Amino acid sequence: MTKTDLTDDPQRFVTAASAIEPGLQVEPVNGRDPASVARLAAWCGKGETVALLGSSGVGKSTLVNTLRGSSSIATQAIRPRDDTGRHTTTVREMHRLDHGGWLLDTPGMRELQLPQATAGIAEIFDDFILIAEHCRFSDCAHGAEPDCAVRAAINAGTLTIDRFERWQKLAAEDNAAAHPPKRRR
Ligand SMILES: Nc1nc2c(ncn2[C@@H]2O[C@H](COP(=O)(O)OP(=O)(O)OP(=O)(O)O)[C@@H](O)[C@H]2O)c(=O)[nH]1
Ligand SMILES: [Mg+2]
Ligand SMILES: [Zn+2]
Repeated sequence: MTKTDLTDDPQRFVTAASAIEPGLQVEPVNGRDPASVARLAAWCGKGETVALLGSSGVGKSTLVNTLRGSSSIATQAIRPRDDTGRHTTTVREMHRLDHGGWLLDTPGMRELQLPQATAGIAEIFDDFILIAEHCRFSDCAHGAEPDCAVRAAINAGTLTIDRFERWQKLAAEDNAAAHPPKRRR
């Protein structure tokens, strides 16, 4: 998580980001400060390649520059009017770190598409899937069906509505990717 220098309370954002996924590790950094980003070096040692992903302007190229002690990659201030980036990086490029790892700087994401992510979604949402196995109907949509274990878990507070909605969104996208609309002749 970059730009922690822009808030008096970075912990608030770390807590919010950590809540997205159990076990998620969040490293708060000021991307322009070498002492701050030094803690990221351990994530990219010899033989490892790390790809930086995120919306335009979040500070991917800045991280690469600071980790390499260089300013060779162009970076650009975000638009003050709406805080969005300017799509400064336009190519994917690999950069070597002195201690051996490689960083892959990428253009800011405009869209993410899921190709065949069923297994990955099942793995990430294993807690949700364990709960859903207890619904009365195996094809339960977790809406108004009787004996829905998912709604029961949400009511009991053991599953958050946010997490359920994230699963719903990803499952719908995955389903759409598996059944692309037929082209008209
Ligand atoms: N204050 C502060 N500014 C930062 C930090 N990281 C990046 N910036 C600034 O944010 C702006 C955007 O940074 P970039 O590194 O160009 O962002 P990017 O993610 O590579 O953007 P694209 O190449 O457009 O995808 C620049 O003005 C950076 O100097 C940070 O941790 N703190
Ligand atoms: Mg960039
Ligand atoms: Zn259900």
